[in-house]
Amino acid sequence: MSKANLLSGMQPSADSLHLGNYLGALNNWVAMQEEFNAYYMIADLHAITVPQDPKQLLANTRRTAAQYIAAGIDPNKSTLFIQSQVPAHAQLAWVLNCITGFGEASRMTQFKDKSQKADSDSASVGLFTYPVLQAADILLYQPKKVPVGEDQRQHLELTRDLAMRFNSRFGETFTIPEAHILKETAKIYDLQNPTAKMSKSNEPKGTINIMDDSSVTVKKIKGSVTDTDSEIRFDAENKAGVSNLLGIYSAVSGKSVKDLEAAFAGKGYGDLKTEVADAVIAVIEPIRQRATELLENTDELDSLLASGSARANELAEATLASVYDKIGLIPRS
Ligand code: ATP
Ligand code: LTN
Repeated sequence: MSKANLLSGMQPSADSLHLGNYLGALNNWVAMQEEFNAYYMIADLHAITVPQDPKQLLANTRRTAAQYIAAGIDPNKSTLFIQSQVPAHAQLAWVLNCITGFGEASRMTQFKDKSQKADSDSASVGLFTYPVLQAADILLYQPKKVPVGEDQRQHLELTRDLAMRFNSRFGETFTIPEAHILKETAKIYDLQNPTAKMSKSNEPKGTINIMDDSSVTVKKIKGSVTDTDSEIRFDAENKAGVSNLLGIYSAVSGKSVKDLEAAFAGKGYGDLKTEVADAVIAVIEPIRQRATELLENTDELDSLLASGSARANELAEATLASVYDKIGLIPRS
């Protein structure tokens, strides 16, 4: 039996992915590429919905791709590609824009959050239709599953609504995708503000970056916020910092939080931080090294990405052709 399709992506919006991106998303993508015919993309067209420095965007796109591969996305097993190299994304997004209600798009909470951060004049129309482009990304590849974090649930609902609307107006065209929401336990919090999620847009001190030097990572973990008592136990409400360190340790080592609590009985926060730092570095340092090697030869990396994009293009083109045909556009040949 042939494998079901799967698609996911991240924006190249920073020069490094962080530990939350790795444990909450990328690590699962690596596992899922065995069971699914997986498409993993770098959402550069989504990145430009907010202002980007062109040189930085170019560098960040390559750096993101290198980190995907270094973390274990295998370009021979999965189709790894760049969104802007597959024209059908922008083309299908236009068609979907034309069946999306203005009110429907206005209800997207990520747009509301992001546009409030920018002042209202600088929030772009692209940012407004961001979820529609995301729907196009997904629907082109007829995926059964889309592995994303909890924050993407509403975008997946919109994608399903648009797919069902298109199918009922124009005839069966799209597979209705399911969100595969990654477990809450994989949520990693900021080291300085442990009730907020670790994020590219937070202060660097609270974020463990894959591409950071080991010494920087040690410093950040040693300086993480804890509390005034000294007991090492998981209690997210009253001991957010310590609980986050235990959660991180558990995720990178595969040991249960309960076993870790037992192992640290009678020990201090200094011991916990030292061990967490060692365990984190053991996981991210090989990824950083491999990504750095890949980035030394950008020609090779670019050609690998171009061949992934060419492969993605085949399925995307076929879906787009069927869409154009169904809505009554004249075929090109
Ligand atoms: P930004 O801060 O710029 O919004 P981000 O760091 O939150 O970016 P995204 O690019 O939005 O990251 O997310 C990429 C993927 O990583 C998503 O699937 C998301 O759910 C996951 N992810 C992001 N932050 C965390 C986190 N702290 N813990 C677990 N998973 C996370
Ligand atoms: N919006 C997503 C990134 C993204 C995506 C997608 C995820 C763009 N297109 C298609 C899954 C499927 C984010 O910010 N994490």
